[in-house]
Amino acid sequence: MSTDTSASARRNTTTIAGNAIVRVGPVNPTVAQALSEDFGSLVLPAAGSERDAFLSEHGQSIRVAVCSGKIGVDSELMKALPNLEAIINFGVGYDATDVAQAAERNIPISNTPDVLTDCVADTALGLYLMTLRSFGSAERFVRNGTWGSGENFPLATRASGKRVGILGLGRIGQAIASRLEAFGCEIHYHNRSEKTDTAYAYHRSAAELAEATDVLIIAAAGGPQSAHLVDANVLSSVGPQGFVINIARGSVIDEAALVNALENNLIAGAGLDVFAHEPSVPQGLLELDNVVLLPHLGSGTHETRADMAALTLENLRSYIAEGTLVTPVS
Ligand code: 8YV
Repeated sequence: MSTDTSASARRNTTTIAGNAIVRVGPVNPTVAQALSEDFGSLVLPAAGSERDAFLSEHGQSIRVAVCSGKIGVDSELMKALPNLEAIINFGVGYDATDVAQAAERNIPISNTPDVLTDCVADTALGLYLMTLRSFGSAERFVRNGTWGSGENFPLATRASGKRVGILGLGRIGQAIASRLEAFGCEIHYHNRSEKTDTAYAYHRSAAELAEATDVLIIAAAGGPQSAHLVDANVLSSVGPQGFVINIARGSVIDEAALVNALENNLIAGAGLDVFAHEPSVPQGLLELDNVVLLPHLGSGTHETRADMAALTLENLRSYIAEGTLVTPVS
């Protein structure tokens, strides 16, 4: 007799009822409404005694968790859900989830790739232009009356024709690169492995990439494998004339080293849509004018969020109906 005890071998084939689905943290309103009205799913209370009571009542029967990329299913929560079978993540990034534990327990995760690629790449381009051309501080200059008082705005840096290094040439990195080609930029990249299907110049490390380019754009996935990939050493390779743009995850940069580099003009400037401890932004960054700060809005358009919500719900329906996810992470 077979003694296969893996999660897939044990997978429960009975229908998944609403009380076997849990929403973890706030999610997109369309997803939240469908979860409650169409599926009758449970909602995990915020950490504390209410959550503890909820988990002792429902922890054993929960089979599917639906979360956002911001909150995820962390190590402790996953341990409290011993019969969890699938994690449905709204967002392309799923680094807030304990991926190692999910892999160990053979729990598949789905995310929402492709549908947000254009909007996130557009955000990178917006930050790129704002940062090099100082459009953020230029706008403040008009609004606060300085221009009206007769002063001229200082000259900025040309954005066209630069050598740009993309850290992480995945779907979003490639969409950023093709947009920058239209600006006459020369594209370089660093990835865990060299790509065979691109003519862009490959560099073996983030520091080498930074050394060879004028602007470093971070598009690498978050998680333990990329934590602080851009550290003080890489920032010193970016150099006093160089810029850093981050639309990926705050964890990819050593934020304290970045603040220090900006405060001391070790780099020329930065454009950031993501931070290490969102929504908190280091006071040092708020006080600087050579940095553009956005509130993690990369995918934040009506159209893209609607597509992300539809894909999230498609994954949930597919798992309930067939036990498979439409867009599982690799
Ligand atoms: C999402 C993001 O909106 O998809 C991602 O990884 O960073 C954002 O664009 C956010 O994660 C939703 O939770």
